[in-house]
Amino acid sequence: MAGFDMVVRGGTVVTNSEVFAADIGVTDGRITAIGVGLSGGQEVDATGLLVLPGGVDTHCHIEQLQDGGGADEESWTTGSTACLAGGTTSVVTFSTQFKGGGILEPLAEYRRRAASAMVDYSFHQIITDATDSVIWDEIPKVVESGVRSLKVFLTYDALALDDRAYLRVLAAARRAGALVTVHCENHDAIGWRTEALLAAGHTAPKFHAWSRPRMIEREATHRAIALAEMVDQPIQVFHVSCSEVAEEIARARHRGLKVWGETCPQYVVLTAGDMDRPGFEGAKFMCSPAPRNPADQLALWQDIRRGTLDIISSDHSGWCYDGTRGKRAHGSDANFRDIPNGVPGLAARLPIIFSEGVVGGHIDLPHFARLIAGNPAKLFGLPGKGAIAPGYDADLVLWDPTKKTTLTNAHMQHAIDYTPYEGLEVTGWPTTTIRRGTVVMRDGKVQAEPGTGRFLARGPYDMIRPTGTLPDGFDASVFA
Ligand code: DUC
Ligand code: ZN
Ligand code: ZN
Repeated sequence: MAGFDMVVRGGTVVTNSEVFAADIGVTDGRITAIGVGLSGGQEVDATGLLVLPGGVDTHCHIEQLQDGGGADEESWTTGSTACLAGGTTSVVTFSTQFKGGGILEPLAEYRRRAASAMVDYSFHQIITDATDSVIWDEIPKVVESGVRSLKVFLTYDALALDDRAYLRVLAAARRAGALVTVHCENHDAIGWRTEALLAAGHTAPKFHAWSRPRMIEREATHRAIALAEMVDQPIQVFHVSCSEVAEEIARARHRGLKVWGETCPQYVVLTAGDMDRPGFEGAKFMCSPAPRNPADQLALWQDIRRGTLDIISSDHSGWCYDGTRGKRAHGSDANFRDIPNGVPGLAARLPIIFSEGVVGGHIDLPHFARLIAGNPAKLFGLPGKGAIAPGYDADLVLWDPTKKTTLTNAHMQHAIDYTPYEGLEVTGWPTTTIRRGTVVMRDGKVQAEPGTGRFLARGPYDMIRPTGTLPDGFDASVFA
């Protein structure tokens, strides 16, 4: 056999379906052999370690442009460092539209900024303003350029689409052959409850959870699915926080719809109680949907086991605690409406899900691989990603399954000045990350060059093709 550039030797390989002892041969950045007794090139010793597929994080916010100017504090350099430190080698992040603007220009700016990435990447195109030119002219061009997923929000003042606009985006996605991802919360209900809470003097961070109880997430999920069913457009529901929302997805799948759901580490380890920590500390745990309670965490694992929730992403959305744009930008007595939403979690994702999921007895090793790599790569059509198999990119993580770590912000290697997981004990830790056949992290030290990440152009693929079932057989998306 021709010589390998690298052989990962002596590890226990975890694929999306199996666990077995083998060496992995790598040539030109790709896996070219899996077997025993391989040798040649750079030898990476994996004795006593698991060899996992590199993590694929299909929902994270990196260097996202802000409406008032500037960008997220998490830059491509710091964000990539955090990813590689935590065993993630590919991401799908966001290009956003500002109301009144188009999507081609911002996407070009996002592509330019991502030129310093050290992980492989793609984008979801956020649509906040469904104008005729965006719907009929720009979305087809964006999708054709390899950005094959759109993101819509059903809440947030600056981002929300009403039902009519959401339908227009679903129809545009159907015509272009893209997946639609949806943030499901009822905007008007949140607005009404927030007004009432503030009028009652309930302003502390914990009231963030009170402003958006579970039924408003369930209602929006139900509506998002029903409208997608009417258009016959596949969707993924982002960041499912609890089982009654997952039930909506399970019901849709039972009807044969192409509806998928993801959840995130914050929903299996944080609770609404964390937002009630003393002083202003609760702000560190504020994200939307809000974390729920311990019983919900257990129920989510059941939904994960059943496959209703088949992707675990980070929804990394980094706001520093201190600083001029962070959680405390409006002071330590700011009301919850003025505190930015989101928690950081690029590096914490794999260790938390391994520890809680595999060590905690909820899932087996191949299921872990599918949740953090295989399923996201498949659903988002990422070429060559998410599997340990000949022909796939040699994105690998060497994993010590018994190493115990108490998480601190220093482990996260992100730009954010805190982690909501401070003090959480995890078992299992990445010791080496390999991206396309290059060692890019060893023992916590990231050693990649900015600009070595690649844009992942996503072409058409079967999984997100409409089912062909339309009410009355009428395809409204041809006309509107
Ligand atoms: N919720 C989102 O929808 N996006 C980023 C952060 C958050 O909490
Ligand atoms: Zn969201
Ligand atoms: Zn998000």
